[in-house]
Amino acid sequence: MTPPKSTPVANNMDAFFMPFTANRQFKANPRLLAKAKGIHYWTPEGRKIIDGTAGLWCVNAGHGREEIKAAIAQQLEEMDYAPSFQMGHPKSFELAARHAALLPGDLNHAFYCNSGSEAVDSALKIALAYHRAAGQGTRTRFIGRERGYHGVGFGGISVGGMVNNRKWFTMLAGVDHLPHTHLPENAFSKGEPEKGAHLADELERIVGLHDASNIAAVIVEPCAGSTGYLPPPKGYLKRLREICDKHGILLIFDEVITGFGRLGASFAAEKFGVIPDLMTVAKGISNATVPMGGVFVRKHVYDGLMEGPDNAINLFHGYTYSAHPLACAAASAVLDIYRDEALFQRSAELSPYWEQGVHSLKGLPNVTDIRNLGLACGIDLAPKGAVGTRGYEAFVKAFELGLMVRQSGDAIAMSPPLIIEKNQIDEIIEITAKTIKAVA
Ligand code: PXG
Repeated sequence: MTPPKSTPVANNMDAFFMPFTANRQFKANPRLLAKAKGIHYWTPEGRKIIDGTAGLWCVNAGHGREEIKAAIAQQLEEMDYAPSFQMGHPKSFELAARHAALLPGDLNHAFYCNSGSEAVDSALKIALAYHRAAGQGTRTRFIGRERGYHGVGFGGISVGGMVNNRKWFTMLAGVDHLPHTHLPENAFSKGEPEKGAHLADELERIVGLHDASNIAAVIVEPCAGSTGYLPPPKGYLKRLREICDKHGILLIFDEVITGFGRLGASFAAEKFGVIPDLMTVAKGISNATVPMGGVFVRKHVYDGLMEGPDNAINLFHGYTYSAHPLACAAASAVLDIYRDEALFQRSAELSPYWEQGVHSLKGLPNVTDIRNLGLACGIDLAPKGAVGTRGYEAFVKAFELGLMVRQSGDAIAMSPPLIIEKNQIDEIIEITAKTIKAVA
C-alpha cells in the first residue's frame, strides 16, 4: 500500500503511541509545540512558552541555531550516510579528535551511538569486554544507584534506580545499587550538599559481599537529573573514585545531562576533578538537532581492547548509525558554538544568579526542598494525595502560564538553555512562583 497523505493533527492523534505519556489524558487535552527559537517554543496557536528545560535537558545552545542548520544541510548535500563498520568518513574522526581535546584527563577516545540509552548499554558492554580482554572475565557485576536514571535499555533500567521504569520489566542479573544521596538534613542546600560523602563507602560493603573479582563497573550520574536533580554531596565522587581504584573496578559517569556545560564546566568530571574510566553522553552533544550519543573512554580502556592481532575486531558492538554523518556535522557545529560563545563559562557565570533566583522560592506553599548546581534545579513540593498529583498539576499550570518545566513525582526540575539572559531567569522564577501558589 502507498503511504497515506498526512492529515491535520486534530484528526490524527490516535495512531502515535507516545513515550512516557498518559496517552488518553494527553490526547484529550494536548500540549503541542510547533515552533522554537532561542529559549522559546510556540504552540500551534502562537502562544509563546519559555523553554525552562532546554527541551529534555538537551538544547543547551538554544533553539533554531543557524550554524547547526547550515552544517547539517551541507552534510546532507555532500553525503547523506556512510557506514562506520570497517569503513569511515572524515567527520567522525575529526569529531572524535575534537571531543578528545575537550575532555579532561586521558579520556581521549570516543565511541558513537544515537542516544543516552545506547550510550549506557555500550558503556556497560565496553566495561565487560575490557575486563575479559584483561583476563578478568569473572568481573561481570554492575553497581548502579537508587534514584539513578540511565535510559531505557535493559542495561540502563537494571543499573537505574527508578521503580516505575523497572517494575514492569525483567532485569539484567548481577546488579547491586548504592543508596541515593538525597538526605533530608541537606534540605535547601545551595550547590553541593555538605553531608553524605560517607554514602560512597557503601561500595566497600558491596565489594565485601561479592568480592571485587566479580565486579565490572560502577555507574552513577555525577548529579542525578531525572529524579528531581540531586547534586552530589561534597567529596562523594572522589571517594567513589578512590574505592574503584583500590579494587580495579571501572567507574562510569553518566553525563548525558551534566555534560556539555550544564554544570558550568565542560563536564562534571572537569568540575569535580574526578576522572571516570568511561563517560556516557548524549543530548547536548548535538544540541538535540540530530540524535547522537557517545561513550568517551580513557586511554587504558581503549588500549586494553586494542590487543590481539591487527585483523581482530576490537569490539563486537556498534550501530548502523554510529557516527552518522549528519550527527557528526551537527555535533561539530555545536562545538563551534560552545567555543565561540563560551557557553560553558557563561553557564558558570550565570549559576550564582540562577541559584539566588531558585532559592528565593523557599517559603512558598508546600516547597519542601530546593536544590541547584550549575544552570539547573530541582524543587520538591509536598505531595497532595497520590504521589505525583501536585507535581503534574504544577507542570500543567506552568505550561498554561507560559513556562515549560519537567516533573518527576512531586518535584519539578528546570535546566534552561545556556544562552539564557538574566531578565529571562527572572521571568522563569516569577512564573514558577505563580505556579507554586496556584497549586497550593
Ligand atoms: N542517562 C541519563 C543520565 C539521562 O538523563 C539517559 C541516560 C537516556 O538518554 P536517551 O537519549 O536514551 O533518552 C538520560 C535521559 C527528564 C528526562 O524528564 C530525562 C531524560 C530523558 C527524558 C526525560 O528528566 N534523560
